[in-house]
Amino acid sequence: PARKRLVDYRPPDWLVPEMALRFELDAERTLVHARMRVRRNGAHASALQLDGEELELLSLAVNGVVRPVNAAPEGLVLEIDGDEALIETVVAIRPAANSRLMGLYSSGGNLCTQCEAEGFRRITFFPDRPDVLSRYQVRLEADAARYPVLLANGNPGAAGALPDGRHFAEWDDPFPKPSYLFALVAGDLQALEDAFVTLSGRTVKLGIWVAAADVPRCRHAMESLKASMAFDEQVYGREYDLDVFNIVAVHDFNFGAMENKGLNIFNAKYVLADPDTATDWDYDAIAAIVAHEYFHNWSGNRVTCRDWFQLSLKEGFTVFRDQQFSAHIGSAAVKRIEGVRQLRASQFPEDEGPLAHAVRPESYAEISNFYTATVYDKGAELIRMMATRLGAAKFRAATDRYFADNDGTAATVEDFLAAMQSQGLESELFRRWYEQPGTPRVAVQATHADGRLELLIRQSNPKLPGAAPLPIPLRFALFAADGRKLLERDDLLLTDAETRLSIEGIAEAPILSLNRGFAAPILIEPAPRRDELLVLAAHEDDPFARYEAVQQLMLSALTASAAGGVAIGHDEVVEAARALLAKAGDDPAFVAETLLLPSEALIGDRMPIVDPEAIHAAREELRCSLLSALREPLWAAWRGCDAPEGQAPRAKGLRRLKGILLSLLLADDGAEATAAAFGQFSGAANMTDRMSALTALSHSQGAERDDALRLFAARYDLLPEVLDKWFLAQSSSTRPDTRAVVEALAQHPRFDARNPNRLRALVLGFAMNQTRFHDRDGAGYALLAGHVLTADRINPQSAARLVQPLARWRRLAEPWRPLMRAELERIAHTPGLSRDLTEVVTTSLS
Ligand code: BAL
Ligand code: ZN
Repeated sequence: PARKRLVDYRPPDWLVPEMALRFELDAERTLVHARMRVRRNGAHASALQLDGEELELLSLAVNGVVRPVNAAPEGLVLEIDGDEALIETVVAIRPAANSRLMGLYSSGGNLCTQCEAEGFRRITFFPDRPDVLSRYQVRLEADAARYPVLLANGNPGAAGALPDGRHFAEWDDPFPKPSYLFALVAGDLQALEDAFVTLSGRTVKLGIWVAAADVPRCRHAMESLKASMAFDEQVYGREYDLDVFNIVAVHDFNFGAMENKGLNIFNAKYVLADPDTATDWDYDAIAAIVAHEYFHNWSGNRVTCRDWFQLSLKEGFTVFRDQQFSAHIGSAAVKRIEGVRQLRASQFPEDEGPLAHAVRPESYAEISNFYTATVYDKGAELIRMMATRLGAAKFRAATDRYFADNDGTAATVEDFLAAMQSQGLESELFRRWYEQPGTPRVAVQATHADGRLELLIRQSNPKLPGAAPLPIPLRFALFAADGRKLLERDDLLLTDAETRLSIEGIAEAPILSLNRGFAAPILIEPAPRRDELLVLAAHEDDPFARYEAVQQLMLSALTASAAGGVAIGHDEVVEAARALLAKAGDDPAFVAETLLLPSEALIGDRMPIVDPEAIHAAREELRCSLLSALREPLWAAWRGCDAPEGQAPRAKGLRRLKGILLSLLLADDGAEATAAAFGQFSGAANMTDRMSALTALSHSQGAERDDALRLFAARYDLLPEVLDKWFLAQSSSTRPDTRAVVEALAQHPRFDARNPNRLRALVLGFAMNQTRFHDRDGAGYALLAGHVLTADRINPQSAARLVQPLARWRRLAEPWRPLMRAELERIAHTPGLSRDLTEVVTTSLS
């Protein structure tokens, strides 16, 4: 397919200052009446081009003069006399038949929209690009019994009855916005209502709209929303700007949630929670995503993106803002560890593989494929580096400047960098981070003599040999062998390919602790020696660095045994784990994160060739070593993990630790641990304990596993977001029969390939299951490929995400590599693939 390129950007030929829409809503056939005032942008003679997709054009008039109806499949091209015109169109669309979940579609009997990135063109003809900002007035008409609630962007206006049992509601959004932020919802919904008084004293009416039975499960989302609104005022000086803020939860959704102006639409998974149905992880994710979407009101809506290449301008910045919020309401150290784990699990592999792209990509065929970990999570790391470099006060001044200078406009990364530069940031250097794909390596060579330490620091990027060096803030400390901290530096900015540093007054050869706090998204090579890591694990006072030392100890043991087949370094890991267990009561959340063994995927990422069987064996062996060396302390710690109910950080930390200890206790699938897990499952007073027990049992051969799964399914059969956990527990199991179980579950009456959450739980869950996905006969790959092809006919965005585990073929050992590649080729050679899937598959094969 043709690629769009950043260098080809041109401002729009025509602007649309005003847009009036009237919807005659109906699930089978909705009529959309649009009246738009258009204005020529600059001196040119170009026609007005309107995007459109799967629209049935019923009528068209320009300045009141009817024109013949002959739309091209991809849109309308209108020759216009003069510099202004009124364009009126009527189109018909089919929400119930819309399985792509882009544009207007039906979910659970309600109607809702998703327009980012290019869904608005599936609703009406329009220049569907983010730099065309319009003031919207919307009138919704629908059957009053079937759709009693009618919501759209902005503030509510008139509403009332119509003939034939229908009714209407009008909405007016005073803030000009791009079409991707348009939204409407029509449904049988009820709201949990509340209010927020802003810093200037305005009262905003808040509503979270769900099915009536779900209203009590919205309280956590509502508390999170109010906390987010207060946070954005206190930390960024950002006040909310409309009279109402509504959130709607829907069960069928391509994203986590969507920041439509004044009307956020959420995947129900990220709204609904109570202790019986949501884990602590769910509670945290809800708070983070509610905050994320709310924060977009400024970083995304008031200041939007000029074009989709700038996506990280709003996404990276907003992820950073939601990470700050999560750190503020929870434990900052634990949030940082979780954030880095997520970055390493999803972004680092992306940066190393065929789908690598810059945080600001240079080209794309299908923009939906660029809602990636690189744009979101690496993008957030870039903002974090800038914020750290400037310090809190200057960063706040710079963001104030950014919002003031760009309010009401569609901005670029350069606009953001200019605001940062106004406070002294080296913005020209930092811009390189937006342009270079690949994870930079930093190698440090230390020599010590006569009380002087010489450091030779080199940066490189294997994806881009010879690329301009990046500005890398390298926070480091030096430790003596007895654990004393000798020196700490937070201000070093590497700007060259090679940096030499000379430090006087260091009496002994020190241990280096590099990239403390994970201040830069880089890989440090080589890792310290195991004896050095033990010192750092015991004495580092930066919590991330202490966590990192234990992780490095584990990784060094795991990669050595996966490569050589012999257990190396287990003693050091046991020693570090013993020390952690002794302090479990002091900071259970930190101990939990630090005890968690690196995933099989992460171990593979640290090896030149990935042998999934050897990696699984190495990890199981280390789990067994830990269990046999620490059986009593593990049991004692597990028994000591009883936590009070509620979301207090310590209670959450205890539950997290309890789950991680339980999974270690089950390393040898012993009868005592299996019984304990079943006891935890059946006696659980909350979903976190219930789910950690079910997950631990899911790998087991014991009868308790079947009993637990049966009980869980019976209890939660009617709650789709909870039943997803049941599908995922089975698709992620390391049991040898998992592939057969996944095949059977694909025929289960509750499996529905049209529901992205369910598809993800069953099929992506299996594809991420490093133990069972990589069957030696390639049957796991074939299973995935089959689901990808089915999904592509339903929802190309889903298919393009689902296929990505197959992109990792190149680094696999024999016999897996050719088997995985063959499945990718089978997909590539299937006729009629979507643009979404074609782009991912061809890039993965190239
Ligand atoms: N803008 C798409 C969903 C999100 O990132 O908030
Ligand atoms: Zn976002």
